Amino acid sequence: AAVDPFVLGLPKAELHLHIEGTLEPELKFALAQRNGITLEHATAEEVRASYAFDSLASFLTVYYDSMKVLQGAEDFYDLAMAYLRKAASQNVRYAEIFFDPQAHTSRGVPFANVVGGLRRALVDARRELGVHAELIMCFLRDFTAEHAMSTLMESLPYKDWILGVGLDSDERGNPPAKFAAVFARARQEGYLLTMHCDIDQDNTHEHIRQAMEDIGVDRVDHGTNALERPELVASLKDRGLGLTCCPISNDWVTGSTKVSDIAALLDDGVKVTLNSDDPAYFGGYVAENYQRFADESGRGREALVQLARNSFEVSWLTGREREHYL
Ligand code: ES4
Ligand code: ZN
Repeated sequence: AAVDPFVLGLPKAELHLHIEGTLEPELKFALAQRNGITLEHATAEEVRASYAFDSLASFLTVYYDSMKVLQGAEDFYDLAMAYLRKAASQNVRYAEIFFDPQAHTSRGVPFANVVGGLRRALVDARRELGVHAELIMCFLRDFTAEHAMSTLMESLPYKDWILGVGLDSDERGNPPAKFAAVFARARQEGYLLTMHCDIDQDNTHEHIRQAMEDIGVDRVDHGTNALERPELVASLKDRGLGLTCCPISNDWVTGSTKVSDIAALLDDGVKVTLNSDDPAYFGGYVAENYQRFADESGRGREALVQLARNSFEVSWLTGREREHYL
């Protein structure tokens, strides 16, 4: 479906974007060639045709397998520059970008390659494209809390390049509480905190509650299921916490974009935002997610402007740059 020029032109912040989830098949082939890797598919079209996810777990298997082409700092640089060019073309002015260091260090790729390559792209993009972006380091929740803690320690020399920490990957049996000590230490080190509470996962309401009340997160990623518990909606509003919603991702993972739930949260005064999550896999960048919201909710420009305003308001921008957008 075509994106309305109004949607494209709206100044936006993107707050829920996994940089590894922006690996388009064409770049995957280019990086495979650079690194001497043979892929199981012959063409980009074949790769796209193989994408058929019906759960978080089925998506994550493909997502992690694809990362084998990411090795040198240059690969991470090219990955991030490609995303930032696309973001600039959709008038994304500011992005907070997730990365998954453990998905790379566990394959023998040095932490320095990952953060060094990404950081250099962010610096160049700000100068060349006028897009400001920052990094959020995510821990893989299906790894141990000890592994997360040692990754946190490994990140400390790069603290000036990392705005906050998040929690992603397979949520089943991996509640926020498992990482209480890691997140407490991260806060002490000056990091801001967010966590995925993915759509329709087991114990999702308890996970949202733990993230807010026990961990004290500064934002919740997804978290749309809060709508089903009035006390969670009240708590989100009391704390002024934003939700980073991802309609097209939701559709792949659960069979519904949850647009009506997102609209209901918006009407209720919760600071919801729209984002793309893993656009190369789910087939839509942030503008396509706004368009999908508009098409399915029937809401007009006023709602889209509110969503875009929310994206700057619940961003971790500070000072004059923040004031500029509000
Ligand atoms: C993710 Cl959709 C989603 N959920 C959890 N972890 C993730 N990592 C990348 N995309
Ligand atoms: Zn995500």
